Parts: sequence; C-alpha cells; structure tokens
Amino acid sequence: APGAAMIAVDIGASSGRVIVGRLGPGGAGRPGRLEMEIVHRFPNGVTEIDGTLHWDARSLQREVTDGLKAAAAVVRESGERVVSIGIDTWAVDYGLLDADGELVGPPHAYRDGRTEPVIDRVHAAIAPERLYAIGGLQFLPFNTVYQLAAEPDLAGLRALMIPDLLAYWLTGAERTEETNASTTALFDAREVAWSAEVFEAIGVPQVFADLIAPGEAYGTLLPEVAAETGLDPDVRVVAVGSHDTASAVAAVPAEDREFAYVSSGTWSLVGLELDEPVLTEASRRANFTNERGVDGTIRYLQNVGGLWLLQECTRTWAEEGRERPLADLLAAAAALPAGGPVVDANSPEFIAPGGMPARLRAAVESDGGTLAAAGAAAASADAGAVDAEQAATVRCIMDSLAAGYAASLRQASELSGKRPEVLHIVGGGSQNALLCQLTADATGLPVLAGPVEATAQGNLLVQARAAGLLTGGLAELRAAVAADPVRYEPAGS
Ligand code: LFR
Repeated sequence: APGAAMIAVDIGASSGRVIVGRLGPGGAGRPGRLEMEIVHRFPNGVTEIDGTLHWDARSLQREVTDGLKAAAAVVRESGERVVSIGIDTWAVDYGLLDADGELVGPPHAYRDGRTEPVIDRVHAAIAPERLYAIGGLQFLPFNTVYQLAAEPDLAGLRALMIPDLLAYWLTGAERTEETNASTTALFDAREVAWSAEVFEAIGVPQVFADLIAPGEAYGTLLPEVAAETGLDPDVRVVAVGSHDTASAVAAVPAEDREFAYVSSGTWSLVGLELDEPVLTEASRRANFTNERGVDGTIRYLQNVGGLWLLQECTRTWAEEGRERPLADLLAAAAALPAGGPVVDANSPEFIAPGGMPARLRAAVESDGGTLAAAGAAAASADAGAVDAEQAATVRCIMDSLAAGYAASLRQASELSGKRPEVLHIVGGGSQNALLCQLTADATGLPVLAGPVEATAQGNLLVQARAAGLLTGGLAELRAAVAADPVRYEPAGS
C-alpha cells in the first residue's frame, strides 16, 4: 500500500504554513517519529478597515488552497496518498455566515478594542464569578462572549470559529471544534457543551454549530475543492486541537505528567496539564484559564504577553529605519547584566499594536525604572549596529517574559496542587537561547526546549491517530514528536 501522508494547516497571528507530515520508520519496538515538510508559507496579520481590526479570511482561504495544491503535488511525486487534513489557528475569533452560508464581512480580530464598552454590560447580565464557575476561562477583554455581545445584530446569522470556517469551506460541514469552543466563555467546561445559560443571560442567540472532538471528521472534500487542489475527493478533513495552543500542548515531548509548559509564540501560554478544571474563586482571581486540550485534558494556563512585544518593537524599529537582525538584537540583550527593569508582560496595556518601544519605556518609567534613552543611544551607535536603547528594550522584554513565566507557574502550582519538575518550552521561543536560559534561572526548573513547530506536530499527531497510524493516549502521541529537546539548567543548580 502507498505511504500515508497528512496535511497540517497551521495559521498563527503573523504567519501561516501548510505542512506535509508522515510517520517515519520505527525501530527496536519504538513507533516511528513524525517527519515534516513545509510546502507553503504565507504572511498573516490584522488589517484595519474603517478603524476596526479584521482578519482577511478570504485571503487565508486562498492561501490554504494554494498550500493544498502544493501538498498534493509533493505527495503525488513521492507516490504517497493523502489521508487527511487538519487545521489549527488562534482562538476566540469567528466568522459570521448569512442564511445562504456566505461570510458576512471579514472576521473581527481579537486585538481590536471594540469589546471595551460592552464588558460591564455582560458582567451586569452574568456575574464574572458565575461565568467562571461555568466556563473556567481567564478574563481577557477579547473572549468571544464579549465579541458576540458587541455585535450589532446577530438575527439569522451563524458563527464559525476561524479553523472551523476554513474547514467549512473545504467540506461544507458546520461544526465547532471543542478545544476552540472552550475559549469562548460560552462553553460549559464540566458538561463539555454550549452553555444555554450564558447565551440567554447576554441575550444572544445560540449562533454556533454543534461540537466536534479532536480526531472526529468534519467530512470529506467538496468536489470543487478536490478539483481545484488536485486532492482526492475522499480525503477527510479531521478535527485536531484546532486551537493552536491545544495542538502545541499535545506535542510537548513530555515523558510523564509532572511537567509544566510554555507555548511560546506571539503569546506565551504558561501552565500545566490537568485532568479536571479548577473552577475555584481563588483560581478566578488569579485569572487562570481551564481551556480544553486533546483527549479531554485541561490546559490550566495563563496568557503572558509573549514574543508579540518583541515583534511589535522590531516592526516599529523597521518603520524608523532601524531594522536589525533578530540574532544581533538578542546577542546585544544577552550581553547586558541581569537585574534590569521588568514590566508586567500580562498587562492588557500591551494587547493593542503600535508604538511598543515607547509603551514599554512608559511602563518601566511609571515603575520608577529607566531604559537607555532612544536619542542618546542613536547618536552614539554605529550605523547598522544595535543601539543601546534597542539592547535595553529587548533585554527588558526577555527578563519580563522569564519573570512572568515564573510567577504564573508558581501560582498554577499553588492553585492546582501540582508540582512540576521540568518546564517544556515549545514554539518559536524555544529557539531563543537567552529566553530559555533566563526562564530556567527565574523558575529554578530545568528547561527542555523544542520543538519549534509543536503546533503543527500536535495537529499531525491527532491526524495520525485518527488514521490508525498511531494508537494510544497522549503519552504515545508525544513519543512520536520529531526531535529531542535541548536542555537548559537553572543557574546555581
Ligand atoms: C495563541 C492563542 C492563545 C489565545 C490567543 C487568542 O496563538 O491562540 O491561546 O489566547 O491566541 O486567540
């Protein structure tokens, strides 16, 4: 029989990729490990339309189609057979469909501030304590519940989360994947069902489709999609942990359950894997979330600002003609002494895009600290070299993230009673040696860094099991993660 290939569509806030995955040959009683080939990359980002931030969902659809075409060609060439497609993206955002199933305008992006005026109204209709007791979600101003409450008119409309929307365009099936549903605050964490109580309280119709669990299939390809991409019409679109963080956590290469993780990308998602949600008032006050993971696990975590802070600084510097290679920025930051200023990377003041270096400086100064000044630094620096302000800013971000990870983990451990012995860092930040070492130092835990593409791997692992290529639970899936992690010991250990 020809070899089986799977296709992962993995889209983050700043870029997307389409990957062909296969299971390599096993050996000595071990199952094979994942092998991945990136066949298509594309940029993503928010676009401002009439003063509001949106995602260009139609362009994402085109990029997915192009990626599927490229994947079909690669697989045809190698004489393999595509068994399935899995899609993951960020969470909380949705597209609205009209009665004809057509998208009603581009979906809103969560970094938009449009929910601000409705948050109090929602909390007056259903108390934050009650919302937490049902959904167990950390308060973030962009949770779907506030976004829906900010919609002017939902009559006659249906909503699909972004990965579900992309799956709908491939299959025609309308479903809501569970891990993503768990980020809406309209979902009952214990019942694993939509919460009629929350929809009724906020006076919004139940616009979402029925739930589907990771591993179940939305359906097979629409004939026109098969024709356009060159894939067979019997290729299944399988639900994976469609919330990117759920897929990333599924691919943490942990050997047992006593681990903590940071899924480090645009956001840093910092926490633990639990069997049951922690819905206590203490947990709500500490703002921990109980998002659903693959196989009914609970992702007990907190959003820490993440590499977004760095991405936004480098974007601003590029606009100012001060673009510097990331490796140079990190090397200059690493050369600075420990003990510099830190900001609260969790703070909502850093959610919106724009002017990040100035906002970081303001946050440091309002705490009575200082960052090297821009003007003086620029005047003294060699053209093309990292200047003192950039070095200090990048160091401040790295120290702040490491401190934020340590504080979040301490609290997660206190609130859940679980004592992790190692910390896995997966995603883009796992390649950042400075961040990994500072995190080991700040947490006192050995850090195991990698894989970088954990999200795509988690996506593929769930597909592999759905296709019968892997069996067992998360431990067995994790044993098939492609590469071994890199270890960082905490200073002084
Ligand atoms: C990470 C992520 C986080 C979620 C944020 C917004 O990409 O999915 O888990 O809180 O984006 O959806």
